[in-house]
Amino acid sequence: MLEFPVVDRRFKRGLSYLAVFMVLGGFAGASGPPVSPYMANEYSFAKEFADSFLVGVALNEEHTNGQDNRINSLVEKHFNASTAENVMKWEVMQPAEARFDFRASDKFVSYSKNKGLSITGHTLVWHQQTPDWVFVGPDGKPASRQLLLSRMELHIKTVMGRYKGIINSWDVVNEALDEDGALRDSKWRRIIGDDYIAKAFEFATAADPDAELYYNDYNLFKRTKRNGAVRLIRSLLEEGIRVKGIGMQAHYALDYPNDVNEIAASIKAFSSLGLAVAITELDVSVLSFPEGEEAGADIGINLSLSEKLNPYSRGLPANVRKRFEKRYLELFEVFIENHEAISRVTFWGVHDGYSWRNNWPMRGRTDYPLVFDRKGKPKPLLKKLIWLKNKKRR
Ligand code: 9MR
Repeated sequence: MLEFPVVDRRFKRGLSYLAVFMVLGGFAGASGPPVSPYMANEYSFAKEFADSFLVGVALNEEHTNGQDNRINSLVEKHFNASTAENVMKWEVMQPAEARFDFRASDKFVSYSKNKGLSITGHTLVWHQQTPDWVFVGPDGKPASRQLLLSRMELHIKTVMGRYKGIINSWDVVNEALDEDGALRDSKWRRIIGDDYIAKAFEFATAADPDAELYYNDYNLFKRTKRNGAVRLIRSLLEEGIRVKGIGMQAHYALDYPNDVNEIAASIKAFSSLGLAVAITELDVSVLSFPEGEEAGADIGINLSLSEKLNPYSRGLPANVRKRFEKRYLELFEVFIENHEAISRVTFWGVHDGYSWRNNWPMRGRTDYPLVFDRKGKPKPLLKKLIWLKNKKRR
C-alpha cells in the first residue's frame, strides 16, 4: 500500500509521456514515421528539406574564422548552403584600384567548402558598398563608359576567376531596379548605360561558364517591381545572355508583405521565364517599421534609436511569437508549394543576435527575425516548418 502513491505517480508520468508522444506522433504523423526528429534534437533542418530546396545561411567573418564552436556546429548541422553576407562586396574585395584583398573571402570560401556547403558569392555589381574611385576617371571627372566597363570586367574576372569551380552561384547584379520597376538611376547606369547589366552577365559568363548566375533584388513581390524584373530578364534572355535565375531577397515583417500570394505570383512569373528562383535573404522582423519610410532593404535608411519602436529588448511576448510563427509558416507554405521553381532558401544571418535587422532601419533595436535564437538554439518554429513540409510533401 505504501508503494502505491509512487506507482501512481509513475503511472501518471507514464501516461503524460504517452500523451506527449501521441501528440507529437500525430504532429509528425502527417508524414508517417519516423517521428524521431521531433523527439530528439538529432535532426537537420537542411536535410529535412533536401527533397525541396537547399537551405542556406549568410555568414560573416566572425563566423568563418571558425572560433565559435556553437556556430560551427549549427552551420554544419542545419544548413547546406552559404552566402557571403559582407566579405565579397566590392569595397572589401577591391578597396583600391587593382588592389584585391582576398583574405576574408578566402576564409569564407574555405570554411564553406570544408563544411560541404553550396556557396553563393554576393555580390559583383551593386550601387552600394562600391568605392568612389570606381566611378572616377584619371582627370577626377566621372569615368568614361569604356573605363568603367574595363573596371567591371577586371573585377568580375578576378573575383570569380579565383573561385572558379568552387563557388556555385553568384549574385551578379544586385538591386538594379526601382520600386516602380524602372532601372535605378545608379552610377553604373548613368556612366555605362542600360546595358551595364547585360555586360556584367557577359563578363561573369566568361569568367566561369559553369557558375549559376543570378539577378538579385528586394521587394520583388510587388507587382510593379516584379513586372520590371520580368522585362529586364526577358530582354537579357532574348539577347542570348545567360541568366540562371532571380534572387528574391525576402526582408519581410509580420505584415509585410500583406499578402503572401504576391510572393507566390512573383515566383511563378519568374519561373515561367524558365528561371530558377532563389529566396536569397530571408528574415522576418517583428518590429514596426517607422512611419514614412519605404520598407524593403534600402541601406540608405539609417535612423537613430527610438525606444518607443524598440519594445522587445527584454524578450518577445507570446502573442508576438505566435504571429511570427504564423508568418514563417505562411511563407514556407508558399516556398514548399513552389519548391520545383525554388533552388534555395537562404536565411540572412545565423541567429537573431547577428541579424542586420537589429540595426535597420533603425540602429540598436532588438529584433527576432531568424529561426535560431540569440544563443544559437533552434526556435520551436523550426520543427513546425519541418512538420509543414512533411505534411505538404507526403
Ligand atoms: O546584412 C548586410 C549588412 O550587414 C551590411 O551592413 C549591409 C551593407 O553592406 O548589407 C547588408 O546586406 C544587404 C545585402 O548585401 C543586399 N540586400 C540587402 C541586405 C540588407 O541590407
